[in-house]
Amino acid sequence: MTVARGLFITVEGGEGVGKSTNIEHITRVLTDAGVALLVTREPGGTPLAEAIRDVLLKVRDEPVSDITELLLMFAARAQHLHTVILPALQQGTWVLCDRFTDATYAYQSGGRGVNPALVRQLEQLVQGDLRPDYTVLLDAPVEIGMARARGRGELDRFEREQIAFFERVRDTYLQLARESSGRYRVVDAGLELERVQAQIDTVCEELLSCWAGRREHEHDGGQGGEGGLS
Ligand code: Z5A
Repeated sequence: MTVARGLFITVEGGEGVGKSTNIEHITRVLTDAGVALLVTREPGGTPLAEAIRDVLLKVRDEPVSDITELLLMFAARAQHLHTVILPALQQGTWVLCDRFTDATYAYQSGGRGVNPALVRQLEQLVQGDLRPDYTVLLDAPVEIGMARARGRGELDRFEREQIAFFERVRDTYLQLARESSGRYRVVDAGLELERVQAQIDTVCEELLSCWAGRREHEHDGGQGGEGGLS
């Protein structure tokens, strides 16, 4: 019997919207339900990609060109994808990733102004046809996310950006969600945590029922190798 490819789930959103907090919650719900899950993040997820993350986040006097930043994001992604994400998905493990290429559209293209066609070219080069099956967008007004994040001390190179930058990031995410409404689930993350997690629970139920449907299909002799939510 062919093992169905694991689901590839990404969690996206602006600064301080609660990705780490809610990824812990999603992890608990899915693993309690028996899903084999790998939790990872971008930029990062392997020793080399984490080293690139440190380079990207470090505050430095030398200005970082937009193209340098873009290429470093995709260099980290290539390493992460080929050594961690793809092998896990191929074994049937689900992958839950804190940010992925939609963050590049939101930050490098929306935030910095890099031409999205360039992001698309690199996406195709690095990922081929692989795209997330499912993306949870935690959306909150920028002021709320910034206030939450800024309670944590020292700011990294991205966190030092102005509010207008984060507004562009948020607008780009919302536009991506409209364009890819089949894979996106938008969660109102500006609410108190319990109410955010109630919305996340609904998303997890949908994921688990998709999983149950795929397993049934496998037992009925289907190949189940495609991923996706159809
Ligand atoms: N980046 C990029 O530019 N291009 C790319 O392609 C990729 C990334 C992949 C690092 O990402 C930077 O990389 C990021 C974009 C860039 N920079 N920024 N900004 P990151 O994901 O590691 O960094 P981040 O966005 O700053 O995430 P974060 O700091 O870890 O925040 P978070 O995970 O979304 O939030 P949190 O830690 O779960 O919550 C923040 C605080 O709020 C914490 O004290 C919580 O207890 C609290 N919280 C959470 N939810 C609530 C609710 N509902 N109510 C009240 N308080 C809450």
